[in-house]
Amino acid sequence: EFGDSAALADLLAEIAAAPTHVDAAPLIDGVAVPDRQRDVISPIDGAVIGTVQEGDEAIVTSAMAAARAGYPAWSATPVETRAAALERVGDLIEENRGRLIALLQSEGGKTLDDCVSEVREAADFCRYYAAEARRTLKPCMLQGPTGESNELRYRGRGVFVCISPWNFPLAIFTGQVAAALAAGNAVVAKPAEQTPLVAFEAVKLIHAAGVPASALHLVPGDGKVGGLLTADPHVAGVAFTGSTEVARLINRALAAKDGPIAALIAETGGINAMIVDATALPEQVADDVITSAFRSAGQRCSALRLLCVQEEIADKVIEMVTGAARELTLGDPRDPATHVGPVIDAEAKAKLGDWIAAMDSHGALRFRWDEDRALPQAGTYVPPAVIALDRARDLKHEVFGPVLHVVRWHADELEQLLDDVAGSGYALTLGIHSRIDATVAHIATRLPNGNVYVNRNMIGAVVAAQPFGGSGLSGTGPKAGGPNYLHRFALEQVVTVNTAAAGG
Ligand code: TXE
Repeated sequence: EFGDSAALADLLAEIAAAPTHVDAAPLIDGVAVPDRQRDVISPIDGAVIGTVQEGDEAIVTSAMAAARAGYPAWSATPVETRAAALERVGDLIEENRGRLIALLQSEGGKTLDDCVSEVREAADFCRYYAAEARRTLKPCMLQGPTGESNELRYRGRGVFVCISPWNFPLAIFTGQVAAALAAGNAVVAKPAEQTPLVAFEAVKLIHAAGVPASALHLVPGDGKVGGLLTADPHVAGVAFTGSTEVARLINRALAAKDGPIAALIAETGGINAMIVDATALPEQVADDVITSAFRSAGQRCSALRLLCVQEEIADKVIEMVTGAARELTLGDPRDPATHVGPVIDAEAKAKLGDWIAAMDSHGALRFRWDEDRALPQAGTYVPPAVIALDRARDLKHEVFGPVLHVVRWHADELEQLLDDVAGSGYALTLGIHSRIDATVAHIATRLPNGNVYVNRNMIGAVVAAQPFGGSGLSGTGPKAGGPNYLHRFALEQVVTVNTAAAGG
């Protein structure tokens, strides 16, 4: 990420100068509302890094009312003005990168590389949706019979609820909010309970950039608060990123509520496989596997969970992967040399620990990063692990952490393997390593995964260049950061005028 050490030194100085404590609260019309307060704990070392006041039923009701009141003015604001405000948000995010990175590290436990790309992604989302709004949400005249004119116009849907996860607490939070605002909606945003502080800072920047406080409201809280928001009869749409289970709960809440039939845009998890045939280059595969499975401590929805390697090169690839995994540096993510930081909280650590222990008791554990090496005592660290499975279909749920599963396959088993991979019902990312073009084409056509990475790692959701998202149990589409995303946030209106009657 860094061309020279002076640039790195500058960035580290900005991070060091950032405040180390933040007190977050609901922001309704820009005003902090006192409510139940709790401490926010860092996954790095268990330190208290701030406080958050979480919402309840009364706060949810007033946030929704404030958003309804703010909607008409923001919706009537010309798309050019809305886009200009979002572009300023992009600038402010970059200007405040030290402060944001410090929080992404202390609150999210993220490494410096991950934080730098997350800040860039958040700014890119704002600028891209601003440009797309300008380009595609302008009114346009449609072809039609003579004697009438037909104009297609776009407007917001009303109040959009944005619910985001902790793993990209700045980029996903800001991306959802920016898209909803660009399309002319008023927004009530609920960040993940693990990461309210960075969301609080982001909302303040969005307001400072010129988005009226009446158009964007923040309600921190847990799933219960999310449930209250999605059951509100006035919700016109929900943008959700998180687990498949919660997407289903939201779908049910929206179906059961009164009021408008609400749109749901859901981006959820995956059991992401990489299929490696005997023609692949083992060195490159090992490199890409390490990045795809262990970067961000495996806490990316795109991360590799299931390496499927053809028998002929399996021993070599697995040996190289475990050798490289042994060399990873685990520890405090604020140290630029760290590869793998902590997982998000004690619950995640316990869940991953239980899974690894269960696999170990079945004799399936092939590699565990050596815990005796200087692992921080406090903090929620999970050493990387590699687990062998007999069949791809043996992995039935998303294991969200630095855990790689491996299956081996014979040449005559490829079709069965593809059936097993598709059979999970998830269809998010897919890796393919092969030097045979026909094999690559066959696999990519046979499986419906939303993002397919060929002969490279599976990290990458680049705004505009690699729009991101899956189908089936992995989400509804359209892809975030892509050209079809904004329209899901907008209503269409066609105005047909009898021009003959008007004398025109
Ligand atoms: O999810 P949760 P997490 C996925 C990733 C993994 C998950 C991790 O694959 O599955 O996200 O995030 C709120 N009604 N992706 O553990 O628990 C909750 O408070 C309404 C996919 O945070 O589902 C939080 O704000 N809301 C991805 C949010 O839902 C509720 C990119 C998510 O929480 C709720 C990143 C309820 N009943 C992560 N219960 C992609 N595909 O792009 C909880 N919440």
